[in-house]
Amino acid sequence: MAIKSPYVQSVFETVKKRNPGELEFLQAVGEVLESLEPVVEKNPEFKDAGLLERVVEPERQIIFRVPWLDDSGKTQVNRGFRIQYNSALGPYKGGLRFHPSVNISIIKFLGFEQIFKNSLTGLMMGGGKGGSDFDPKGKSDNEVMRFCQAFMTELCRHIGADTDVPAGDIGVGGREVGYMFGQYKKVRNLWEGVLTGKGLTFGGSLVRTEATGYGCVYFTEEMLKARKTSFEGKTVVVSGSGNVAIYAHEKATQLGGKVVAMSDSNGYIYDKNGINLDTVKRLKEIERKRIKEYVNEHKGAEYKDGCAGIWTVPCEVALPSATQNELDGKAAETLVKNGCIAVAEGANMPSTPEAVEVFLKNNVSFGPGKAANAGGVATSGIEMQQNSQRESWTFPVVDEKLHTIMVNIHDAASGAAEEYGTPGNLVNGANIAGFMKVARAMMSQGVV
Ligand code: NDP
Ligand code: 2IT
Repeated sequence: MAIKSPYVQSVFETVKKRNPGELEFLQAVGEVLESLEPVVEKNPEFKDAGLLERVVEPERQIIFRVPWLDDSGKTQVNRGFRIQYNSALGPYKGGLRFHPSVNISIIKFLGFEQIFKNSLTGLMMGGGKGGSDFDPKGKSDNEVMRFCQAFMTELCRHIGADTDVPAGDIGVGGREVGYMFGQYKKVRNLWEGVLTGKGLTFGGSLVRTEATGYGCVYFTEEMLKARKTSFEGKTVVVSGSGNVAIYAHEKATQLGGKVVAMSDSNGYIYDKNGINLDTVKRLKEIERKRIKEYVNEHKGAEYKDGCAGIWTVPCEVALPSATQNELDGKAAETLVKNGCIAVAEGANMPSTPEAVEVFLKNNVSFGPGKAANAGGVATSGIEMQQNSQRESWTFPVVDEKLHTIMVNIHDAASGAAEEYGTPGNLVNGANIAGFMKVARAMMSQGVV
């Protein structure tokens, strides 16, 4: 990474000093600051207003104890987080992640990215993120419910439909959102659109389940169009097998692609005939089993231990949709060597900085997460609109809005990349386009 401007470098040095050892957070901030150098040069008033200094510092950080009783009656204690990062554009908005790896660095990197992602959607949403180091794997339904209730008992005093609206992320899907909504309603005595990704019987939006994966593929379709090609006949690799991965597979297949590999944190499956999505949906969404089980039902398919090996599978389109830093420089080189022409991040920051450099240098169309996976939060914004109006819109209506938003994000990112002298670099483009709207709002709102 190379930040050249002494002023931008000094902002980054302060962030490093204030947040020692928070590697993921520093990685995310470093990348954005690097992209913003030409913006600060063009707009000296941002420097005078201390805008960068303010945008890198969360407005509020909440860390709390989450005590709960497991099925044997033993007390368990987890740590809960909510980072309310930036409210210039609207109520804080962003998911909750339940995974044993969760710590302050991960939640802050996600919250920081969320500011610019939400801005790119064009909807009125600030940026935030939260979660816990609770591991839902292997827990009974009742344990998950008791944990969600304990988590929300504290969180509910900090959020609200016009304050902060959480949603899902890794380890948090419809089941968890339902339990948390129930507890919020009970404690606060308020029936309001305080979470998104809700069930369809209590204010959820059609398409929200599919939105991140579908949106990522709509974004990729735009990148392919810019290269005068399409998904038709392309071999696709999608890492992960959770919410984002499953619906990225579904849409890529609908558009004529063939998804040959998927993974979980233990390993990956390869099926040269194209992975059967019904089997994956049943295994992961209903039975909550490991991806390995797939090969018991599909004889031509292979399973290999170790999730990083998925990037050795030759493909033209890669959609990393599992977790941060899952695709490193070496994996990127392998993808390029095998003929990959487009990579779009369904996950948040799945490519390391070295991997991104390899893609950009080798003319691979690269869609960074804050642009390519913005369809999830965009549809959350559409869920909030429906909740405010006490309405529910049909699947095609919401899907069309999502599609339009993804096309607009692609155009905004590619326009900004061009305007600021790095045509085709959607990393710079997304960071700049996302930042400009937040910056203008912050300039108008004074020093707050
Ligand atoms: P899920 O919990 O539904 O699925 C996560 C998937 O990633 C699982 O297959 C999981 O495997 C795998 N995974 C998790 N941690 C690791 C790891 N350390 N190494 C390898 N694989 C891992 O989460 P989502 O699909 O919702 O989220 C996936 C990514 O997409 C995340 O980066 C998330 O932040 C991002 N995202 C999600 C959005 C949403 O709306 N849900 C919106 C935008 C981005 P295993 O079962 O073994 O843990
Ligand atoms: O990373 C993300 O954008 C999400 N997990 C979705 C956030 C949301 O509020 O829908």
